[in-house]
Amino acid sequence: MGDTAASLLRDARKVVVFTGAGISAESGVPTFRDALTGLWARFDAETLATPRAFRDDPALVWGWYEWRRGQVRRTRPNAGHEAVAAIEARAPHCTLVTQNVDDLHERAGSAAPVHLHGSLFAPRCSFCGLPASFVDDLPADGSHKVEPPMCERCGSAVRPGVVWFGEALPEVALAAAVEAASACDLLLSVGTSAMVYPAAEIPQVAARLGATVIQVNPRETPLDAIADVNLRGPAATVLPELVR
Ligand code: BV8
Ligand code: ZN
Repeated sequence: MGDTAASLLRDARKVVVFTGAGISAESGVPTFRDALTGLWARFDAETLATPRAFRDDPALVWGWYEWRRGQVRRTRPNAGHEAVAAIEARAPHCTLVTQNVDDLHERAGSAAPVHLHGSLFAPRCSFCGLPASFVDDLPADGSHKVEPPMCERCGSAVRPGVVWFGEALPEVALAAAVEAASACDLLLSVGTSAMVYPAAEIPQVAARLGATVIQVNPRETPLDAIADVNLRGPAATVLPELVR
């Protein structure tokens, strides 16, 4: 299976790599939906990752995202992120589309990942949208409240630069992802449960238009049904074998 996938990848001209939290798991960044270690096993998405949650308790939400930013800062890219950068360097055309809000792809050498769900490192004003900077005082645990900074222009609360449930995805990023998925001949999905929409449409679009779909995930996902090759294993082990 791995050999088939490696040769399919080697022969592809237009590649999309589509990643989720699983690719960063081996760096020590928790996923969302894994049963014991996932963030949603310990924290409530409704009170932390919605526009309403931020309106109701900005300090709780800001503190939680600052804690996650601190966690990511202490980690490093793993062999999976590095293999993705190698795939990008080798393929004639490659677009990296990630649902992740960490910066581990960038730190592994991927020049311009399309961030469908925003970033932990791009806070902005919740009212006027002005990009903001951090006050560097990171909380040690995820339930520690921290008052968000005030916007320099309008005085409103600064918010995390991520896409919350119920919010539209950044238009430019979504359009770039759809366009790349529509035109690719191979899509490689890595470490995503493929349950969050509209992001989960991206591999579906590629499959519908005839692209080969390769999936890397230790567990079953809804993408099993459309994947031509399912590589059941951890990203940091499986991906390097595809670019050897
Ligand atoms: C919107 C960012 C409308 C912030 C996140 C259709 C049907 C049902 C519901 C909906 C639908 N369409 C829309 C919805 C509603 C909702 C949704 O999808 N709900 C689902 C969950 C039922 N979607 C939305 O609300 C979206 N917005 O629809 O807006 C709109 C339109 C116009 C105008 C106004 C409004 C917005 C969704 C964005 C949500 N943001 N978070 C933050 O990080 O806090 S979601 C969260 O899930 C993360 O961001 C993450 O990016 C995303 C996807 O998760 P995964 O990355 O897949 O992670 P997960 O833990 O689930 O899975 C990990 C996988 O890795 C597992 O499969 C595991 O086996 C694997 N793994 C583990 N270890 C490894 C591994 N793989 C490889 N190697 C390993 N070592
Ligand atoms: Zn402002």
